[in-house]
Amino acid sequence: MIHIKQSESVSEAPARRQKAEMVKVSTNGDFIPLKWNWAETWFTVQKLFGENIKDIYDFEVKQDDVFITTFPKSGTTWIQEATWLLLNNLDYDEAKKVHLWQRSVYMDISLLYDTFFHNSIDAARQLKSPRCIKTHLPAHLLPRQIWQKKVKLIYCARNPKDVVLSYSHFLRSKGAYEGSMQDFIDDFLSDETTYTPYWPHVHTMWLMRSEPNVFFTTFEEMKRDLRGVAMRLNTFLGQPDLTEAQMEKLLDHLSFKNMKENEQVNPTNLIKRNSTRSNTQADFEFMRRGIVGAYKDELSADNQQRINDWTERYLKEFNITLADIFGDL
Ligand code: PPS
Repeated sequence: MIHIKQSESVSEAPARRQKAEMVKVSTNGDFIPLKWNWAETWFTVQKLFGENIKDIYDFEVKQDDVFITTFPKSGTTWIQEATWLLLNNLDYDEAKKVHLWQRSVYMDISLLYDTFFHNSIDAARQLKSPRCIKTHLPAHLLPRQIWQKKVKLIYCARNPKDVVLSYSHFLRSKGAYEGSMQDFIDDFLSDETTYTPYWPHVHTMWLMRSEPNVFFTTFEEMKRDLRGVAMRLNTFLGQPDLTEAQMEKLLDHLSFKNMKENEQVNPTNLIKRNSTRSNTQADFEFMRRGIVGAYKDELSADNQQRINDWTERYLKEFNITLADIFGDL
């Protein structure tokens, strides 16, 4: 049975800073293999999203679909480009002609901004198969048929201090959040920014990392060993082994420098061009530093400590550490 729950709005100040009414939503998480208190695992989204979540939850999934889900700013674009290429026989001609946003649609985006120019759920529906669909939704808000039909689901996580930093820069310089970095950190840690809470999002998918239809990786693992992740991903997608030359070309294509320079992958200019309503700043950069540990020189010691304490409070209940998920940071 579909059961979508909506609770009270989030506090006024964070909603104002996000320039939208925000609500908390959950579902019963039917068909998810992990036993969890899904119904009480509330996620913060725009009211518009809450009103239309059924369209995503009921999305008709095809057996050969590949879904990519992440908490925002966790390396989505990076794993998305890798996945699309592997799934499409390394079709660089197409990848150079068509923007990743069209090749692999972000299905929830039109539920976040009522000004968005097209219906992204329809666009995802119309992709040519095998469809490679991006979302930022946690396990129990995903199209439920992913779990029923056990279609391929790729998850990429990133350590929370770099996520907070990257997310704050992104939304603030894009003009989608009106507040200081400190406001953003406060709102993030109190689960009042879009797609929070962070930890249940990451942790539940980490717990399901051995499910046959789930591929779990981290931004940190991709930085440490992109070749290893690409090989594992290729096997997961059921594609023929890559030759050494194919692998070398792929790794080069996926390097930070090349992806940053690639207009069909890096949406910086696209976002700036479409920014008449959203006040995007002139120095807006979608791909900023692309490193592990930017927080070390950009977040104050006090904020680092707060995020560490918040992380520890969550993880110790489950007897796991940050290193279990991300390795040494
Ligand atoms: S989004 O908007 O949520 O889909 O953003 P997402 O793609 O998840 O995250 C953006 C961050 O990923 C970095 N990135 C990369 N890092 C290293 N190598 C490559 N190839 C790469 N591609 C994207 C991007 O720079 C953003 O991180 P920050 O730390 O902000 O630079």
